Formats: sequence, structure tokens, C-alpha cells
Amino acid sequence: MTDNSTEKKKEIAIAIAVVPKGTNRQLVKEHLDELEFLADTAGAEIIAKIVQELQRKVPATAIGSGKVQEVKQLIEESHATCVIFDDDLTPMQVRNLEKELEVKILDRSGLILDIFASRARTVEARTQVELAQLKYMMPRLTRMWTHLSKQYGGVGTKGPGETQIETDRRLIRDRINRLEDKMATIDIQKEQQRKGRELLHRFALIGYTNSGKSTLMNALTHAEVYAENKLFATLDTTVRSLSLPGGQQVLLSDTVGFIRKLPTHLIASFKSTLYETIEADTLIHVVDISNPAFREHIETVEKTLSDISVHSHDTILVFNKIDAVEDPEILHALELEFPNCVLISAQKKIHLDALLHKMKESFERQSALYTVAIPYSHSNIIGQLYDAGEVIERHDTDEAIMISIRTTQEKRDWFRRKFEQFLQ
Ligand SMILES: Nc1nc2c(ncn2[C@@H]2O[C@H](COP(=O)(O)OP(=O)(O)OP(=O)(O)O)[C@@H](O)[C@H]2O)c(=O)[nH]1
Ligand SMILES: [Mg+2]
Repeated sequence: MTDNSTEKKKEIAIAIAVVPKGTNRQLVKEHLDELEFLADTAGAEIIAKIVQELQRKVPATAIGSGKVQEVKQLIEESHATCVIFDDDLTPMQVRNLEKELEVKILDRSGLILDIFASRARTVEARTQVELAQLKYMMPRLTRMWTHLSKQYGGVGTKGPGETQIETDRRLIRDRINRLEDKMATIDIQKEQQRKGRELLHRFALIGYTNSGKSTLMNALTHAEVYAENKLFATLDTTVRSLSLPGGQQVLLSDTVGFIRKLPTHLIASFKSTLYETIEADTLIHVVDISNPAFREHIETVEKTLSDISVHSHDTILVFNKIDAVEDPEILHALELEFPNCVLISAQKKIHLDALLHKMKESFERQSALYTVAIPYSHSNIIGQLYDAGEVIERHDTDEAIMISIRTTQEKRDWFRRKFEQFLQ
């Protein structure tokens, strides 16, 4: 797999955080460190991190005029080509700052979109990223920006009396419509692929970006999913089957990670990729405890889940990368604070058996035991029963084949419809 971001020439960038007066310094440092990691992933090197504490917001330029001059001087000294803000800027702020500083101005959302665009590999991911980019661009169109008609083909571009901006807006809207149609087709194809799998209990790996979801997926299923010490290594969903202790077949999915202030357009566009998460029976929330900001990461993941309407799933909290934590006291304290957590190392394959055991418990918690009597004349449906859940016992009598099966609540309706006449 090639990595586009490292092929690009390295940009030199200055990072800026604008925070209310009195904000916790450690927190600001963690946010700027994360911004640096994002910049690094996008191929830019941060040469200075600037914090501006403000009593009141500055609508025109985000930072005060004194700070603008300070940054301008720093740009001259360092030959920086870009300034990256940790918070989102308004289109007007970008325009004003670009005019003042004469370098590229990026905000956090723009940077994340850029990373997604350079890392998207499949048609689905590319379509979703482009959709998000266009929706992000729409309100940011300026008079200076007139290349669109060339980019998207100029058929019927200029209607009577239309300004260039209106034309560009219309072109973007047309493109958005086309991409949305394409996503609808992809969704239908995915639906087809899912057919036949819907009976299995589904576990979904979720968590902050770089927490180790793909490494864990590989350790549990030998899936060979791409894992790397970069943000957003994964932009697609991979599903693999897995046997729990006791032999129950279940599905495990690995998907895109979350981050603080994930642009809303991106979340909306990635609904299709996140389908496996939304529809999962059990979530496995992977947390990197070697990162000092892990508590904030947990909160961000929980908030993002609620944003995409994932509520009240059975969740297993997994603290990963215990091999990278030197003080065993920290691990002990975590176990006391989160009594239901599992402490693992996906990379070193430590305590994976404990995680599998928790997964089995979750499956059992959500399942119920049924007994079905299948007449010999219908023995051809027995295969489907084995797919529908865990067959606990099979007993052949003179009249029928008696099968005790454990299946999940979600499958119960399907199960009722299919086997009602045989249920005891
Ligand atoms: N020390 C240590 N490193 C780990 C462990 N698990 C994963 N990593 C490393 O953490 C980095 C990120 O791992 P991934 O599996 O790509 O993380 P992810 O959650 O899938 O990340 P995204 O797909 O980018 O959201 C890689 O460099 C892994 O080698 C672990 O148990 N211990
Ligand atoms: Mg991944």
C-alpha cells in the first residue's frame, strides 16, 4: 500500500490554538500535540505552536491584531507556508488571515478532510470524502475561486445573469447530487453482501483514531487490515467472522476512528461506512491508555456515537497498549475505576483470551434459549438453525429432531417468523 501523504513535499506550518482565558494549559498542550500529529499525517511539519488566550472572540481574524503581526514575523523568519488553527474558522476569518499573512490558512476540519482525501482508497471512501469536502466548501466559495467550471466540466455552466459564484454553487450542488446517487447504489450493493450474514451476532470495534482497533482486529481474526502509527489509517469497514470460546460464530467489524471535533459533514457522509457500528449488537470500545488524553478520547467517542444515534448498545471497554505503560499501579487504578474493563495489548497479544471471554458473556447476555422440534420432513432447514445462533443440544426422537438453540434478542423476531410452527 502506498502512502500519498508522505509523497507530498513537506510543508512548514505554524499551529495556533485560540482558547478562553484561564483554560487548562495541559489540555491546550494535548490539543496542540494532536494537531501536530494530524499535520504530520497530512505531510506538514509544525515548527511553532502558538497559544492565544482571549477574553472575547475576534470575529474578523480569530486572533488579536498584535498576534497577527507576531505570526507574520514568524512566517518571515521560518519560511512557513501554512498556518493551521486548532479550531474551526469562519470563511471570513480565513479570507482576512490569508490577506494579512499571505500563506495558506487551514482549520482543523480542513486538515482532517485533507487527510481523509489523501487516505481514501475504495470507491465508497472516496465518494464519501468528496461529498464531505464539497459540503465544507459550499459556504467558503469566494469571488477569487473560479476554477470549478474547469474542474467539473463546463456543460451549461453559465446561465443568463449568473455570477461566477452562483455558477460554482450550482456545479457543486449538481456534483453533490451525483455523488449521493452513487452512494445510494453502493448502499444497495452492500446490502446484498450483508444478506446471509444478518443472523450472526455482530461485534463492532470502535474508538479514537490510532487506539489500536485494526491491530486488535488482526490479532483476533488474522484479517490483515492496514494498521499504522498515523491518524486515520482506516477509512473503510472490514468485517470478519470469529469463533468465541464455545464455538459460537460471530462477526467482528473494524472501521474508521473518531477524533475530537470531527467535522459534522464527515460524520454525515460516513453513515454508510458506520453502518456496521450502528447495527452492531455489541460495541468493543478500544482506548489507548498510553495516551495521556485517553479520558477525553473516551468522552469524544461517546459523544460521536450519540451524534450518529448509536444508543444503549452493550459495550465492552477495552484499554489497549498496556505494554506501553510502565507503572503497574496505573493499570491497577484503572481496574478499580472501571471494574468492567479489559486490559490488553493488541500488539503483544496480551489478555486477548479475557476479551474473548467478555465477548462471550455479552453474546449470552443478549440471547435466549429456544427449543425447536423439526419434523424429519423439514430437516433441510436445520442448516439455517445452526446459522441463527448457538445450537446447545440436538436430540433425535421418533417424531422430530429436537434442537435447543441460543439466539439473540435482535434475531428473535426473524426466528419467530421462520420457525413459529416448530417452536415448543
Ligand atoms: N505499544 C503498543 N502499540 C500498539 C498496540 N496496538 C496498536 N498499537 C500501535 O498503535 C498504532 C495504531 O494502531 P492501529 O491498529 O492502526 O489503530 P486504529 O485504531 O486502527 O487507528 P485508525 O485506523 O487510524 O483509526 C500502530 O502503530 C500500532 O502498531 C499495543 O497493544 N501496544
Ligand atoms: Mg484502523
